[in-house]
Amino acid sequence: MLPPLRIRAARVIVTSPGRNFVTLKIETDQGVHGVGDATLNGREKAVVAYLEDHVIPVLIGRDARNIEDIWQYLYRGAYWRRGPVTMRAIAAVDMALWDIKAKALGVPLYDLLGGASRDRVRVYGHANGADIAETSDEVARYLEAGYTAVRAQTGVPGLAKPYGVSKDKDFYEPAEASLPVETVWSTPAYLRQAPALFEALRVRFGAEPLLLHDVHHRLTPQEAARLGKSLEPFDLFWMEDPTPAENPEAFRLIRAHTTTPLAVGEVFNSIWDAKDLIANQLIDYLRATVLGCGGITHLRRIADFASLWQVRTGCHGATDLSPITMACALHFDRWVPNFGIQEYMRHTAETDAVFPHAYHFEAGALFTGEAIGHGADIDEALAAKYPYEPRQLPIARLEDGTMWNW
Ligand code: CS2
Ligand code: MG
Repeated sequence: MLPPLRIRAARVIVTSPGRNFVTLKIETDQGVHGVGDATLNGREKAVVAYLEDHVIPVLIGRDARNIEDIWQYLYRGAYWRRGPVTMRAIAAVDMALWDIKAKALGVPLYDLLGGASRDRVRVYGHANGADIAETSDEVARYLEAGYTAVRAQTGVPGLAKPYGVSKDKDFYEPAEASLPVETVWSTPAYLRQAPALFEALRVRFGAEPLLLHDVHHRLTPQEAARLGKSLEPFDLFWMEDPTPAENPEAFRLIRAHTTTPLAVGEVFNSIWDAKDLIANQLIDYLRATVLGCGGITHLRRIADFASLWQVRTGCHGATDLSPITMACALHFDRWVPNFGIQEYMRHTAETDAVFPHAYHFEAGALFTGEAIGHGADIDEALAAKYPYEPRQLPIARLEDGTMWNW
């Protein structure tokens, strides 16, 4: 039997090696420690306060072996359930506790979850460019680097800052300034450009590469249905977030008009956001993450539920999820029977140095490595060299000034 692992101390570490990350470190009286990610892009300090004021005080003295009970305590015990702040705080605790337990048992996390269903995790990379030609060259670069799945986003004529296009081609980070940058959006211009992009990509690269696209919540259900239909000849792996995710009913109309696979859920916090979309078979891939959805304990329940309707996973993996989330996601992906794909936006060298990790990229896939626990940690001395920098996500307005969905 594993001896009790009393939580002796817990603390929050905020660091900004190129972008902000919030990390929770939990220490036990047996000397084993674990780390979890609590980053909420543009709202980092809200989660710091939640953890420091309301979570850490109730963790001290608890037995870290009881991951389930601690999850239930933090979820049910909050009374004010769900939401991005609460669920990220719970996720950070949960990641750290799975890390501790796997380390105490001397096994890599995927082993504790039920063992490996696959030896590698297929990932998709992010190609983007100012226009179709540049985006196409970027896709070529990803395919040459070994990727077999690529998300493609392109500039739209007349729009200065469309979603998903960045100056730095390797490290996309939309949270650029301390106050939200204002961007302009035009749905008609976008709807002319997106099918032309995928037509050009299929002509150049043929049928084989998996191609993905993120609409980033910008369309109405009718517009999304039209886009899905016009993309059908180009055989997308998925069309992501076609409409704002808070209204599952919108997906009925989209679904009724197109066979383009649909992915949604990077902003979801719990099974309650996803359950109607899944049970009514309105989506194909679920973008929920260990970070957004209260950790591994809750995400694996969602995945099991989704498997009943053949909905597969496609975990969010943007740069605002730290390497600790990526490590947990990869162990989850290695186990989960209904795995679809994993998003992978590379972190900068500074971020990778602050968060040493056991996973690595090779031939279009990420490998968990065989380190015990989830295999990621934080170098606190290095982290201290990068103080917090206030940054917020941009906002979007229509050309006449009307607020829109970024
Ligand atoms: C995006 C994210 O990766 C994705 O699919 O939608 O980059 C999203 O914009 C960021 O995570 C926001 O912080
Ligand atoms: Mg997205």
